[in-house]
Amino acid sequence: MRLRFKNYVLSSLILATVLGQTACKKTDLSKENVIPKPVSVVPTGENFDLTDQTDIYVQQGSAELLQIGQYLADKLNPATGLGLDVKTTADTPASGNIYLALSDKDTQLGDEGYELTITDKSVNLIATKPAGLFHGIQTIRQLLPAKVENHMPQKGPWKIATGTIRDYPTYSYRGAMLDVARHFFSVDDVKNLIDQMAYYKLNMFHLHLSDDQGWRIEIKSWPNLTARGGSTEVGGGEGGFYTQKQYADIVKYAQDRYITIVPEIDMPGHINAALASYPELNCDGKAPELYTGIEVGFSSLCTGKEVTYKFIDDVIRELAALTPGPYLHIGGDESHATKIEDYIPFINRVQDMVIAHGKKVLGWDEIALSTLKPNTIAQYWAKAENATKAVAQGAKVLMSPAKNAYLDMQYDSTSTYGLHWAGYVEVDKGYNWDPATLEPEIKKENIVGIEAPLWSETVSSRPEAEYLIFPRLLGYAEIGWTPAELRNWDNYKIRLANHGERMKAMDINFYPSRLVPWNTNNAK
Ligand code: NGO
Repeated sequence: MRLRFKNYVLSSLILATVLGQTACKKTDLSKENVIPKPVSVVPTGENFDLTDQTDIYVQQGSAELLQIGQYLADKLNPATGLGLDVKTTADTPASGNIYLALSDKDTQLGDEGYELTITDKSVNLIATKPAGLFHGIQTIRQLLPAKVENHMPQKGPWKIATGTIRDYPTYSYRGAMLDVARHFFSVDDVKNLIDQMAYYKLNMFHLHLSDDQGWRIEIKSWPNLTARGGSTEVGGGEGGFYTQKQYADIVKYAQDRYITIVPEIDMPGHINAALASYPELNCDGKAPELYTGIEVGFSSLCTGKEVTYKFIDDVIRELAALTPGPYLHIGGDESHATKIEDYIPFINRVQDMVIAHGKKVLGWDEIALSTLKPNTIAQYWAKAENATKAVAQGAKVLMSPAKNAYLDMQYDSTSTYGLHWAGYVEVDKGYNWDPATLEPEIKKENIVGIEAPLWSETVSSRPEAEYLIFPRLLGYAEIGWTPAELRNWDNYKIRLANHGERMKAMDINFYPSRLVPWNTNNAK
């Protein structure tokens, strides 16, 4: 009897100690797996508990803030099952809640920064602009357990480590590009990628809308562009295109996620789909066949014909009217079928046309061979010498060096998809570089930011595209956001490993690189 009693006392003691330890287990906010890594994190060692009593409050009087609160609720409710409601308030809400508010006091945060203060009683997010709040709620999502990203209910508890995060981006342009011309991707695929980009605080999405193999945007004044030019793709598939209504829907969807669409019409080369649609655009007046191969550099607009400029002006006018963002991308790459003495005046004239329609020009680095207009940005992809010419003209550069940042480069020689003309880009190689030191002549002050392009010659479906995009896109997001001195591969790969569970929960078909210590067992 005495022995039994002693055992009972002993086991109760052990149980109490274990429970006690769990309850006051110290947390460390600075060790959480946030990507991109925040600028400053001060941990306070406790937990905030998200419960069925928790709601999301937003400062009253702004439909935009309500929408951001709702985005967070929609992301957290399926897995947590907590039924978080979104409410407005004039004052700080009672304890136990999440609160989103704007404040113009903290100018250091800029247009996209935020400050997140988590105590055991509340989660307070402030920013100077709604974009900052939107980025801040992505951090809140990432501070919760990875299984929060599941679409189906999961078991809690839902704890967030306490402390303060102050965070803002290094570069103002942080983007990805999708080539919908080589293979067409549906509106749903595009929206899906936009949500994935938003999770990593990317803010620019470049759509490569035309190329030799396909024309993918409805232009009402030139209907054959899509009727004929949109009717196929690499490999001879059925292709496709976005109606203006669908494009506007994509633009709005992106805008609601604080992402700006940058549409590209590639010219004067990469233009066979248009040449095949309208004979008059050809110097000899004869339309070539549609093209379904993957060669580059064989087609050119007829730079000497006036109808060419009428065509371009119509396209730019319609596209500019549909695009609230500041940039139109005019391509300009690999114009091997255009003589340089024709290329230079062509690019000069097209820049003026874009400006006349109220937009700024973006173009691949070759456009620096022409005279760049004020505000024109050159996108460095291949020749540092071209980017250097842009800098010498006082223009800004967007960094997309193929050897580091092309999402279509294979990871290694065993990769199923992708090309390797610029080399292999394993996950560490994609992460381990700094835009501001890559090329000696391109300095930080010359750079607007970074963009990772996915060219689609070798991928034709969402899972195939995701295999090349993920996990490398996370690294590019971090390069664009996090100060270079806070970036480090050994630290990043641990955070990335945790995001394996998140990507799995979000059904992302990522490449499970051997260089990353993945921990994806309990995500689903
Ligand atoms: C090049 C080329 C594209 C290809 C891509 C493949 C640029 C700017 N032009 O990049 O047409 O699809 O490589 O990696």
